[in-house]
Amino acid sequence: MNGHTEHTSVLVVGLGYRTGLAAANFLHARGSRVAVSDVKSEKDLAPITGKLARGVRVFAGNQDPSILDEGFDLLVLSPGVPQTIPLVADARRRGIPVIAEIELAYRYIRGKIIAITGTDGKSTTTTLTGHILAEMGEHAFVGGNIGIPLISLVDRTTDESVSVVELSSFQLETVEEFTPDVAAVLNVTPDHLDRYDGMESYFAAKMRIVKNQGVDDYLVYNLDDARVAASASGVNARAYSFSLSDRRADAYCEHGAVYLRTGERSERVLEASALQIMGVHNVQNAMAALLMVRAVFAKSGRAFDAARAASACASFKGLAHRMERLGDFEGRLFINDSKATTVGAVEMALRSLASQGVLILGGRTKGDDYSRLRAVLPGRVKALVFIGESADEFAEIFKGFACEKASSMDEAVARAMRLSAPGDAVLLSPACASFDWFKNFEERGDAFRVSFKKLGRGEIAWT
Ligand code: UMA
Repeated sequence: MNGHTEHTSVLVVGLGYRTGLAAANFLHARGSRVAVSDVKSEKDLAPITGKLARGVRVFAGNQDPSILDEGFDLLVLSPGVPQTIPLVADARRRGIPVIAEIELAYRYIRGKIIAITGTDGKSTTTTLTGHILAEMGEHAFVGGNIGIPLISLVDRTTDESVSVVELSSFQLETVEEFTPDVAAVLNVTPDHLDRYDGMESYFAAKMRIVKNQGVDDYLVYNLDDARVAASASGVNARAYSFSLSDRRADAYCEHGAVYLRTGERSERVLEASALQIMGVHNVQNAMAALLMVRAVFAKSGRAFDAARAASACASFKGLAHRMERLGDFEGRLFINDSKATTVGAVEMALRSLASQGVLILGGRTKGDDYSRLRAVLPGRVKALVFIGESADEFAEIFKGFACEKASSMDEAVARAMRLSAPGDAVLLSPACASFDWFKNFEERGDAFRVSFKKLGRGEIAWT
């Protein structure tokens, strides 16, 4: 354990689906007295509490600060719990340390850590980086915001392993000593403005990823993102930049090829067309991944084989729910981009479309400026189909465009069929969270896949 004493009595705040559960069981296995607090009722938590180790206490249904009278010497927060809730504020007043699950994991993890943040592309880049490392014979783990809590991987890490961790701003808020060997900031566009009081505080949370890095660590950053590039100039770590156009970057793209620079020398390593993941944003993600792998090899003092890394990059097939091609029906290409929960992600999706099409949009809004999309629609989107609770709000925002509302995914797909023609795309790229109709973005994407299959079986009338 990285210089910390074991805590005897810990309160895990926020059980969640995975994080609180994994943190509580981890601490219990190490002999701590563990309790969990969650605002959800005992009944709602039952499917998860059933997986808790025997002896872990559960405070369900309210989060009154009086829970702290039980006497805890550490609070561990799940990412979905804001630091501003009275329980957390009261713990701080009482002098009880409050840390993120990521920070807890950091105290026990072994081997190298690559940590990736940004608004869009985190999960793809995290998985791609893990894929390249694995193809190069490294002992690599992938976890974090991608859906596998870091704490659940800790026991499997070794001094030789590399953990590739996707980090959200939520997870970074309470980071204290967490120091990745390699950090990456992919891009920062407005998101989660329902949790932050503005873009500056959201950006500041993201940039906590570099706060403890020293001169032997690495930062990989997007030179094309002005805000990110400006912050990168002030960091302690060695910085590697990537750019779609600027030849001064450490990885750049020119005439459809990716180059890696070492000092004055540039090496053409990959044709962008060789990538199986669609869109120019995925060229950026590939450049970031290659630089991260190069950095982690440099940190271990080992030679980096660029050609091998590039060929591993080209063999990556992408993730479900991220510009995932479901297939063709009556000449329309169905694309599932359910993971696109921000305006920035939808902009990128639309820019990467090879043909025009119908966009299925909507869900639970997150304070984004959705009208920004109006500028990207012409020439790319023939019509919009709204799903979810934002339908009326979006009908106002997108006045003047061809728009229809749907009250189910089946209906959205049928409307998209009627509004499109052979050769078009039908793209689910919602720009919103999924929690109004679905448990999460995966369930939303799966619903779209099911509707697509029903079309093929003639179970949805659309003509
Ligand atoms: N809760 C309280 N009090 C509060 C607020 C919430 O008790 O004031 C409870 C909720 O009832 C809930 C729990 O706290 O039971 C929150 O759980 P959680 O969502 O933090 O935990 P998980 O379900 O394990 O999911 C989290 C991440 N969720 C969030 O960041 C909101 C998952 O990211 C992540 O995959 C998982 O940990 C594994 O690390 C999801 C996400 O939407 C995908 N992330 C955002 C994004 O990508 O934009 C940041």
